[in-house]
Amino acid sequence: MAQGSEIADDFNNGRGPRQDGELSQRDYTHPAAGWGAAFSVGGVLIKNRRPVAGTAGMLRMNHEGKGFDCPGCAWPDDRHGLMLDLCENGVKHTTWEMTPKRVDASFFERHTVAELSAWTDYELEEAGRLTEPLVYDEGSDKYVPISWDEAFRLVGDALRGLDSPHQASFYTSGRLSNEATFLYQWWAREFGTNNLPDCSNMCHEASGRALEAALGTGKGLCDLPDWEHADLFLIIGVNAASNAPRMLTSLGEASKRGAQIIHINPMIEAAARDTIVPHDFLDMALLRATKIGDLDVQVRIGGDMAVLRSIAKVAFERAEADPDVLDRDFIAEHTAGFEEYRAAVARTSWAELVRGSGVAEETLRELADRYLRAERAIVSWCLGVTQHENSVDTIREIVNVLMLRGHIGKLGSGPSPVRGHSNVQGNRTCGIDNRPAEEWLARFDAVAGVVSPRERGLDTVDTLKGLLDGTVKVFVALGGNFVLAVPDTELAFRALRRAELTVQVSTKLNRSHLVHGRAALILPCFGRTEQDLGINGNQQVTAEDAMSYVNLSQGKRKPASPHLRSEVAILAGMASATLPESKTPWAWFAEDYDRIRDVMAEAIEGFDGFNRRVREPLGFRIAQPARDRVFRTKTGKAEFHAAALPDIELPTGQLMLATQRSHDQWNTTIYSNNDRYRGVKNSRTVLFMNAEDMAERGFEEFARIDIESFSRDGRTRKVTGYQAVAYKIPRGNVIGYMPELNVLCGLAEQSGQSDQPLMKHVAVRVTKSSAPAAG
Ligand SMILES: Nc1nc2c(c(=O)[nH]1)N[C@H]1C(S)=C(S)[C@@H](COP(=O)(O)OP(=O)(O)OC[C@H]3O[C@@H](n4cnc5c(=O)[nH]c(N)nc54)[C@H](O)[C@@H]3O)O[C@H]1N2
Ligand SMILES: Nc1nc2c(c(=O)[nH]1)N[C@H]1C(S)=C(S)[C@@H](COP(=O)(O)OP(=O)(O)OC[C@H]3O[C@@H](n4cnc5c(=O)[nH]c(N)nc54)[C@H](O)[C@@H]3O)O[C@H]1N2
Ligand SMILES: [Mo]
Repeated sequence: MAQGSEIADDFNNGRGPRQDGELSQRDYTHPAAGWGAAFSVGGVLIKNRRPVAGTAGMLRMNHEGKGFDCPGCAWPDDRHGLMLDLCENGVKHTTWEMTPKRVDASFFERHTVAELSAWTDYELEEAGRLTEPLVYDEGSDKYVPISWDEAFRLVGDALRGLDSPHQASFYTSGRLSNEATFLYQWWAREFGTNNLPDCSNMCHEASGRALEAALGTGKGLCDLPDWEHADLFLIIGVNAASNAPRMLTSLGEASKRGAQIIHINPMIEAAARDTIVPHDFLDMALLRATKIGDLDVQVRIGGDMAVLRSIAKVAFERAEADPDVLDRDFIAEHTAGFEEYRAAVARTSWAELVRGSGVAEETLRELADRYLRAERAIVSWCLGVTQHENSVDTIREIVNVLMLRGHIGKLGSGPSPVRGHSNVQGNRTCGIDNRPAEEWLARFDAVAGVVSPRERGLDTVDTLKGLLDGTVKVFVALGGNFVLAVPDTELAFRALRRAELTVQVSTKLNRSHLVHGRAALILPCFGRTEQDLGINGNQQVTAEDAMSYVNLSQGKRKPASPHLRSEVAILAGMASATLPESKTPWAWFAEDYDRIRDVMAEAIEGFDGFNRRVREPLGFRIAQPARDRVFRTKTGKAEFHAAALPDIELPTGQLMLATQRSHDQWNTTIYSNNDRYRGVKNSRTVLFMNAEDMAERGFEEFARIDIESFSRDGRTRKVTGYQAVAYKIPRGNVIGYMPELNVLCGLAEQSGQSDQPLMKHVAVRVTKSSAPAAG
């Protein structure tokens, strides 16, 4: 391979389409969603040549067990059975899967891996759907067809040839159905390892750990009726208009009935202004926008705990004169650690709160005042909160503040994290966990008749380290685009290339197929919109959304190729080949998923009567004991947590970088180089900066810059030829796009609290560039 120039592209350029215009940026002044989104949906459907079939496809999405679950975000479906609750980005993800283009054997005959490596990530996915199983042939540097049986045998032989099952790692991205998830973890555990890393390790691990410790459940407590009853929402570190657009529907409705919506974010995102919900036909026709933001708290990156604590500070100040500011009954009856927490808040001075948050005391007091006046409040958060060193403390501070007002286990109140992938929550429920709880394993073992390993398995970062030092030799990925999603892109490339075998179960070609092990398989599967015929007809799978609703999903479309298999069938094939002595009826499970669900009903808490309950019109909701004020913590109480504020100061001259998504991407899948609500066109190699930070460095608008990061490992990492864009964000903070900037995230930058990579907490230096423009 011609390493030199390709390495430069791999680690410096944007990952969208090749650039065909100059960067521009203009503030977006229209309401979020609305006609901008509707036109964009039309554009996507036409571009994918699916205007008619596409529309019919959409109408079958998310509907009461008669359609497929949107492969987009994890926001719940409308519980009233509304006929059209879909969003622009859901439409993009779905049509992405429904492309008529195909990447078949003749495609791979024409292109070597070295050649494809020079393609952009956009071009790889644009090439179309994968159609048959492929194996890497070193001699020709090409992927060539292989039969399913041979592919399974190759996986089985490689795994059985290992010295220990811990030399294999089994990754999953959060789209896998509950049924496939359950078989996946069964295979890994029967084989003998808990090496089950997942995208959650980079996403909401901190939320799970904080909620578990505080409330005895790893999940949020709210459901949609709560969202319909809250009179105040704190929306923290979420770009809802792009990443959870259906949340705008709830916020719009909340605002119309007079609820307050407060956004805490270093950027004032589109959802902080106003919205027209595309399915609200009357508002669309009248261009009638609904205000969905009442107060913006422009916190500095990493400063959320200080913002939250200022609420507690004001609450305790006021409680001296008016004890009813606190819900004293709730605190006395249901919580532990209150006095320690009160003392910790007393020790935190206003000077610390202002400095730590980067927000004026007056604004913090205004926020607290509004919060303390609300009878019912929901706190909702996403990655802006979870991807920092002290995220577990920050999320526990969210719970602390909720508990002061008794907002736990009460209608219209509670913690409500916004999850990422459409079934990432279900993956955890159904056993994808590198640190499984003993109760989970014990119950699973008893039902499955296996003996699961008890030692902790590898997470995402551990897996990379294991690949690098040679202790992990086989890497299996059920979905996702591991090599681009993880931190430290250059090391990640090296890690994957050291593997003996990489196995990718995917729908489309991506970078993770080209950065492969010595032996490599691509196993193509059905997408969510496609038919999956079992012995009793078209099969259904289930998924759990961010509010713990479990729904059926059934694809209707003809599969992209007759050679595709379902994820369940592929897993069953690999598992049988790995475990020839196994008593588990792998193939029998794949014939009819009801059989898997019958076992899950026994093995997983809350799943009793699974087959029956999930067929009820709107599925079912997994009960949360904490919702009924039953706390499965060590003390049996909801736990206050008295941590100190984190120290987020950087040495002079350094800036704090958060890496995040544009409007037009799904994680590593980039649809265009535009970011509509931030007004950016034609480039992803940009860095949003405060104008004064730019002036101090002598940068004009769009100046060429280099960005260098600092790591605990002592190494610096750099991208060159980026462009600075002046944007209203706090001083000392800069913001750029993932996955491009994963190049700057060191592997050593991992939270001691959650083990998450610090993707919103990267110390950088930005200087004028003399390098050529990044592509
Ligand atoms: N269209 C689309 N939808 C998606 C995805 C996608 O890529 N595209 N990805 C899915 C996945 S897997 C996930 S996890 C979610 C991610 O959804 P988000 O969490 O919205 O994702 P990010 O783009 O990383 O945006 C983080 C937000 O946090 C803010 N932020 C950054 N640092 C801080 C901070 O220190 N404090 C606070 N308060 N805010 C901060 C940013 O300004 C931004 O608004 O979206 C899911 N939905
Ligand atoms: N710097 C930085 N890095 C980040 C983040 C960040 O904020 N900043 N966010 C992190 C987060 S929150 C997450 S969740 C991860 C995401 O990490 P991943 O989940 O690994 O990445 P995705 O880009 O969502 O995966 C896209 C791929 O999934 C495959 N796919 C799509 N549909 C299907 C299907 O139905 N079946 C199968 N088998 N495959 C399918 C396609 O081949 C597609 O290329 O990235 C993390 N990385
Ligand atoms: Mo995520």
